[in-house]
Amino acid sequence: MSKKIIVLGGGESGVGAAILAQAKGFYVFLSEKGYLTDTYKEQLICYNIPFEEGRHTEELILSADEIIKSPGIPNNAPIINKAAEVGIPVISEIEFAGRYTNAKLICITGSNGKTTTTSLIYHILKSSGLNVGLAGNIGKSLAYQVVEDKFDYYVIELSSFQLDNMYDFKANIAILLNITPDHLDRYDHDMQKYIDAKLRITRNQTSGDAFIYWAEDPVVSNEITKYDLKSQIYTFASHKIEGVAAYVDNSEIIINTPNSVFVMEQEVLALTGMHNLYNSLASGIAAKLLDISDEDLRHSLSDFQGVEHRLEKVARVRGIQFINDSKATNVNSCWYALQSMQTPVVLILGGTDKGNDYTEIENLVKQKVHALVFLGKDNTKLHKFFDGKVSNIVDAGSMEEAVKKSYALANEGDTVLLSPCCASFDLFKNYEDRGRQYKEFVRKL
Ligand code: UMA
Ligand code: ADP
Repeated sequence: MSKKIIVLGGGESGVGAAILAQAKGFYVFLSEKGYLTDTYKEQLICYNIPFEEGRHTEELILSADEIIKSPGIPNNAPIINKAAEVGIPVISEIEFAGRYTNAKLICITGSNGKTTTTSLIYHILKSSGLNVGLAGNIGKSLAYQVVEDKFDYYVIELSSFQLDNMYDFKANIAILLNITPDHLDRYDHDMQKYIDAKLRITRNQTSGDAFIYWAEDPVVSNEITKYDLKSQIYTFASHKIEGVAAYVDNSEIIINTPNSVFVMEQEVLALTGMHNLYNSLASGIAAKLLDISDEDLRHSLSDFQGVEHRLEKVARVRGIQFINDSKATNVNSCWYALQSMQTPVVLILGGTDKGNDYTEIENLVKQKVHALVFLGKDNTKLHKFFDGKVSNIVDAGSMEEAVKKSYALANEGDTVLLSPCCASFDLFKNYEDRGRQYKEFVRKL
């Protein structure tokens, strides 16, 4: 009898995993606690995959040989605890997909910069003619793409939730951009548990693989001393430090890899801001390890278009610049946004708190921000922290109100920055919805 696989969650990751399991000849059943969207339901029907929605039927799920868990389902969900009690292995969709591809896997994680760096590496590899796919915590699931498995390379964005249930998966090139507090609600508010999840990106790597990380990140630097890493290690930093592979020296970026020294003027990098320098250096190391030519790399690092909702310039209205950084869903990403601001700022922040500590941005707020607009259902925590620290503080219960109030508070020459530090689910469908609404109301001013 064929192995019985139960997939939990019927979103992008679950449906992709179910289709792959079916294609590999397993008995597969998908269980969705909420309700499936029409698109995913149609896909399941089309592939003849049995499913349930509106519940997780325990006895059915606990009859599985293996469970594939969607990343949005916490590891302490009752059904996952029960599976653990009876000893059923629970894996992530990425772990499952990794079993069925021989492509080279370039995997990117970090608290911030994953999507930007993943998209940039994909752009570099694709522009230089490699047969490459983009997957993971972005776009189409890896499992779905592995059904056809037509690529020689996959550039894969990995969230901590996807890393959590990965055991035998191996990245040929692993990139760890940084670690700052995020998603702590999923890790019992224990930072070490979140750090451990991120470091899983190095699992199973051997001497033929590469591990790239940011040398100046205090958390990562400390953490790797606890690991016996077998991979080739390459680091990047803002300036020349002994042993660092990629850095800036005299306004030039330098990338040292075996048999190659790549040099490029920093000012022609397409992405601006300190954080994006790191993203470009990490991408450059990966590209050189994959033998991308200097000419192709230079070209792609300088013509990359950036990604929507990440420090995206929306419009200038009567001398006020509006910037959409809706993807800043934690405090550290807002710190980088503020750090790159060259004018006085009106900052829109707020939403669903993930255990935030605003101390990290306090100084930058005091230096650069003259008005705060709190955009959330419950702004109590923000008031508690910021009241008395900034002269103008107002509340907004919708994006329209937030944009209008910011505009009224801004002076000519200011920047209105949406960089919320929080998830968006209290007032919006997701961060994209939040960013698009922002752009829509700015354009109506
Ligand atoms: N569900 C259950 N049982 C539960 C809880 C939830 O069945 O106990 C169901 C939900 O009702 C939902 C399904 O599980 O229908 C959703 O699963 P999911 O939240 O894991 O969403 P997917 O659509 O499968 O998308 C996931 C990632 N989502 C999350 O990690 C929350 C997507 O990342 C990713 O692109 C996709 O897999 C493909 O790999 C999105 C994301 O927000 C972009 N990621 C977080 C982030 O970037 O901060 C980590
Ligand atoms: P992720 O996929 O990890 O959430 P994104 O590339 O989507 O990362 O960027 C999320 C937010 O973090 C944006 O506000 C962006 O401007 C900021 N950011 C991008 N790269 C970095 C980095 N290396 N360090 C800190 N913040 C960053």
